[in-house]
This record gives sequence, structure tokens and C-alpha cells, in this order.
Amino acid sequence: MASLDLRLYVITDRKISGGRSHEEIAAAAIEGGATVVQFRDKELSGRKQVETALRLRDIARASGVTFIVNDRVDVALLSDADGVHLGQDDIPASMARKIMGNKIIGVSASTVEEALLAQQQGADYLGVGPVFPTGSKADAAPPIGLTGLAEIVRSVDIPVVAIGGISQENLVDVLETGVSGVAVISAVVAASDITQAARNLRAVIDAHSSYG
Ligand code: TZP
Ligand code: MG
Repeated sequence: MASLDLRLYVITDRKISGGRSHEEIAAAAIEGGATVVQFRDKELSGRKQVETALRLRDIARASGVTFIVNDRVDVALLSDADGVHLGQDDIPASMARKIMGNKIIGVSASTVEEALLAQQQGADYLGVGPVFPTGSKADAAPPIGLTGLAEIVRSVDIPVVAIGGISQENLVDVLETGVSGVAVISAVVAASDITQAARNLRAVIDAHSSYG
């Protein structure tokens, strides 16, 4: 597995992008300093997912940015993505590992128990949240807050990316918990200027002492 820079993890979401495509979102976010792009589209057919993922992989690879596919191990492998991100209802990390080789496997966790299990099962990083209320995931678990986030960060050895309702306003508080990065949808994808929104978040992340 290549070294994993999780500082600014941008998840593509066409539904709140004002008509911009996954490719446009990814390119603009990368220009603004995204270190990871995750392709997330729960409505596209498998075929369209692979086609889109192949294009996104090229866009990310050209800039040395890590490319992750949400949910679908098959789409991740067929597009030669850097990895996959699995939720609690997706294939367990331990089983995904059998076919993912040394590619990156991320797992969503909302509790210490889920986090420890994912770590034990070989996850490379955790997406932990929702930290704050979010409008971007219909079936999101209740927010765990900064306290819940900090507790999980303390409990595991693998890197944690915080997710859910993260914005320029609460970013410093989130970084103070010791996370390796933040994952965002609306703070970047819903912005009129995606590149500038990503750049603003990166500026705060880079100025934060842990990353100095
Ligand atoms: N998983 C937990 S919260 C969330 C996902 C995919 C949505 C995050 O979106 P936003 O707009 O950054 O709150
Ligand atoms: Mg999922």
C-alpha cells in the first residue's frame, strides 16, 4: 500500500453538485488540494460506475491523489482504484482483503466496537462519524460529536478520517481530536467554487500544528 495522505478526503456526490459531474468535482477538488477522492454514487448502474471510476482513476492518478471507490469492491478492482471504502452493511474488511490484496481498505465506524473490529479485520483507515448532523447521508447514524470522535481516535492504532457535517467553521475542533484527516461532501461539493472551498479547508489543515 502506498503511503496514505488522508488530510483532505473529498467524496464526490452528483446530487448536491449543481449539475457538475463526478469528473468535474474530482478535478476541481484536486486542484484545491484534495489528497483523496472517493467516488460515491448509489444510483448509477454497475456498468456506469466502472466507466466513471476508470475516468476518475485517471484524473486522480495524474495528480498523485489517492482514489477510493465507495461500497463496491468489484468496481474498485476493475477500475484499478487505490482502494475501497466499506460501510457497516458492506462486505467485511476481512473478506474484502482476500480479493483486494494490498490495496487500501477503509471502513466506516460510529462506535469504538465497530472501530476495533474493523482494525482487527485489517482495515487500513477508518471513516468515523457522523461527527455532526449531516444532510448528505439519508441513513446516517446519530452524530457522535467531538467527544465520540476523540474516543475512537484514542482507541485505535490505524488512521482516522472524521466525517459528517465538517465545515470551515468546525474544522479546527475536529483536527484537535487527533484525526489524520477530514472527509467532506457538502463543504466542497456544494460550494459554487469547489477548488476554492477545498483550498480553504487545506489552508486550515496545513496550518494546524499536527500537520506542521
Ligand atoms: N457518512 C457518514 S456522514 C456522511 C457519510 C457519507 C456524509 C458526509 O457529508 P457532509 O456533507 O460532509 O456532511
Ligand atoms: Mg457503503
